[in-house]
Amino acid sequence: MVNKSSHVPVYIQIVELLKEKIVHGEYTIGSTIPSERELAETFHVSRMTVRQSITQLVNSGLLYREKGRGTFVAIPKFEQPLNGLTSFTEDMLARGMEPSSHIIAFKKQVPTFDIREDLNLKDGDEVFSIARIRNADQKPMAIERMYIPVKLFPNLIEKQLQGSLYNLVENQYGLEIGNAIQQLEASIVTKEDAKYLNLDTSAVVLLIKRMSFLSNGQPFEVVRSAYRADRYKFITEIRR
Ligand code: 16G
Repeated sequence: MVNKSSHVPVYIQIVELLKEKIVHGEYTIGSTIPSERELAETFHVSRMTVRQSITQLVNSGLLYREKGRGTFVAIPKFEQPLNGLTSFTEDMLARGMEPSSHIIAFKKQVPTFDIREDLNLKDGDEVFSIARIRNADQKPMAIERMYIPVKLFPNLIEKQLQGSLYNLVENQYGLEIGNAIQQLEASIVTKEDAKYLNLDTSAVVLLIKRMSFLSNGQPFEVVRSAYRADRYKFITEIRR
């Protein structure tokens, strides 16, 4: 219960009590928590204090509010390590989830200057420009816009991208994937991506640009992805 003479602010004590109920499964994922009025009565505090605690839990991603419907317990975010060069398919399978892709664009084209530079291509070399929505258990997690050199993947057809690109690279084309460089930044979702990712137009996404290289140093993909910030948390281990 709340201790009003403690040096810990009351709203923080309520944050901790609510967290415990979430972690112990007393409040289950996807279900509503009691109303502000009910919580205020339970803890013998004002509704304003309860609101402050709830806002803190919403900001930390444990709860989310829906207009007119109440406050719900959020699905825990995916914790995605940033120190291994893995594919979306591998990441989902490692979590016991079913990966799938919805291809929204697949075309052969002459790349823009930037993509040509990134992929180390010659004038006139073409790329496959591919856009895929990546799902986990049928729910959209990210959208990827990818460029890969045609000369590395001749005869590639759209259907093959329904599965794993990395699997194709390694097992179909017999190439060895070496390393990648990634950039990560936050942004407000674009109108188009909000539709694909099932997000509010004000939602935040994590934009990742990955440039990946074969072990001989040749770049084989440039991918710009938008990941749902409400579903992803990226983790790195750092050492002194
Ligand atoms: C990941 C990569 C993407 C790569 C894809 C291959 C990031 C930000 N992006 O989504 O660059 O093309 O995996 O996945 O991690 P696949 O083998 O399942 O097609």
